[in-house]
Amino acid sequence: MQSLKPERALWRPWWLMKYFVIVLLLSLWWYTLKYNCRYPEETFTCKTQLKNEQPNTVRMQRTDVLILSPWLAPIIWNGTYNLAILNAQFHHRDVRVGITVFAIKKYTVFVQNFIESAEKFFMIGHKVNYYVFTDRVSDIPNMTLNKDRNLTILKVPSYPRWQDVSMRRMEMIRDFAREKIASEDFLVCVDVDMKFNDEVGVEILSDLFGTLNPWMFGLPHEQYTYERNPQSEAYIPTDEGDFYYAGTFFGGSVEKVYKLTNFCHNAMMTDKAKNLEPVWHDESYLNKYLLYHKPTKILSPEYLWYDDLGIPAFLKRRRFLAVRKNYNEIRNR
Ligand code: 48C
Repeated sequence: MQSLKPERALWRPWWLMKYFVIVLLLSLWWYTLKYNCRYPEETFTCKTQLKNEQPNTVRMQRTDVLILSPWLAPIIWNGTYNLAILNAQFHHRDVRVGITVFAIKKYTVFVQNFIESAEKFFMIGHKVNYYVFTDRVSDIPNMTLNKDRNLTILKVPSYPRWQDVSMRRMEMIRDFAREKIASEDFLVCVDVDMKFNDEVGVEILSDLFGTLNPWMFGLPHEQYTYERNPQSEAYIPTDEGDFYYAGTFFGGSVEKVYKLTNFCHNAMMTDKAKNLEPVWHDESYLNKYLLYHKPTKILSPEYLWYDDLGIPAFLKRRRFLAVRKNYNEIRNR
């Protein structure tokens, strides 16, 4: 009996290998079909989308607070978004977030706690670059950060008056934004005498965002502390104004932050030439800008709170808290 030609024996290893590769390719093809997007241009993996609870068309997420502005910018409150979907979208975009903070003169004492709290709560799982602007570089402690997070210290000048220190941040952020236009996707600009107390994530990211000032929340418009001197570049007439935004927390795309800070700095310089200074300094210019350049997202007071205000029923999360301080102690030192 003619023996099987050895070269045709199916048990030969390379035949098995051939079958293994075919089975592997078929199963990969099946997995891709089942789990990955049918439409490659979709911005995130359907798998993530399918796992989360479905929205309910006849149930309002919040009935106690405004969650959408008249120009359809979302106002970000707990319970109005699904972070898993947003994280998938922003991970898909491989988003890079720069956060600027100023520690001039004695305010360097706040940096360590600020960064430590951000490492626990700010944009966890995403790429974050901290930019600390200071006149006292040696006072900034060395800190070990999590993966994909870096800290850069930038030496900047100080100013005698705390008002000028605060206002000149706009100029320094503008100049910085011009440099970073290609290396960050978003800039988040915050005060340093603060601490993150709960998650602050990609839900805040948008072309241009401001934060509702908690001290003005719910007050009638005429009580908003806008600049009311018509001579000032920050002037807002009594019958105008949407919301009262805080100078403590704003941001957006690098390009939009450049435009905002450039306006605020130029307006400040124009007023300075007329020996004018608005009632709330950089915050007054910020409110003027955001009145005529509507933000695409608005952060609720969850993102800026003072414990002196207590904890009202609408405040489900206190994500970013002011640190108690003795202003006389740390200003002009
Ligand atoms: O870094 C300083 N040093 C000062 O002497 C005065 C202000 N500032 C910066 O400007 C800090 O980043 C502050 O957070 C910010 C102004 N904001 C405040 O002083 C309170 N958060 C209102």
